[in-house]
Amino acid sequence: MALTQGSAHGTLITVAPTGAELAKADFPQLPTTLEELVETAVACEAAGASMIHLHIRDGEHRPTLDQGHLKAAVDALREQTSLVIQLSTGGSVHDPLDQRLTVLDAEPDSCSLTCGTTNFGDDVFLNPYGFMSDLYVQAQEREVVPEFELFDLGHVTSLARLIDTHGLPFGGKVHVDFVTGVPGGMPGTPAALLAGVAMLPPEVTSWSATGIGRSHLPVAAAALSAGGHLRVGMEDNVVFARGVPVEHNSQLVERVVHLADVMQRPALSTADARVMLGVKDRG
Ligand code: KMH
Ligand code: ZN
Repeated sequence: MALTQGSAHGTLITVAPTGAELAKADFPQLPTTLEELVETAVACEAAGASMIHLHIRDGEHRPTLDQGHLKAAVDALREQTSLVIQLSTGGSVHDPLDQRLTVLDAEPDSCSLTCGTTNFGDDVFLNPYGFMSDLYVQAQEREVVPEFELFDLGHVTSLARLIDTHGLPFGGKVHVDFVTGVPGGMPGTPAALLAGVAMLPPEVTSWSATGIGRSHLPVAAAALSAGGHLRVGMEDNVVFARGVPVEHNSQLVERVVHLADVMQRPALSTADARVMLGVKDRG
């Protein structure tokens, strides 16, 4: 697909506020309780985000795929915001594959679908093709729109295989997200990002990117320049500037809203994001 793919003039801004890796004890500002998640979602929507990528924590602030917790979060965010709600099916590196499939039971608008196994620091983030294929088909059946997470260039090949084998996702759109800068995945550089974009199959209708840690801003700028959309949030980056920690996810959203405005790619409304992604109206 062309680098300046023009499915939307505006910018989809996704916030990934929590992730599964950071400990609340180390980062008390990380939103882990339902109340904190709702407050974060409301503030980030007001700042210009239109989608939220959610990992859920339990009462001890540990990552969980417990259906009750997932459903409570989806329901609360659906009631209090109009954000596109995307549940992570990646979970933590310790979550078993069969439990990761049950995330769809919580009826999110969207789910992440990582297109391959990747080294993840000292751990392995496991995504064998059979798991990806099952998740893809189940998402189609349940009318949940997948966001294809691409941690490495080889993941683009598996994305094309999924589409060739099973057809288009529910809604007919194909949105992918480059997760760059994970230790073990593709580097968080404009060159790596653009190499991935150049490889995307023609079925892809929109793409976004995030850079982990210090690659957060360079990758955001590169994505905007090349017609891509943005993901930001404390899942990916907890340093606002050298020596300045992120105090609230909305700071990261506000900063890229400003960047997108400067680039004349203003933040998409949640309504426009829903159309661009082809999500089901669950209202
Ligand atoms: N927590 C990582 C192991 C996803 O959300 O789908 C996986 C991850 C990707 O964050
Ligand atoms: Zn995630």
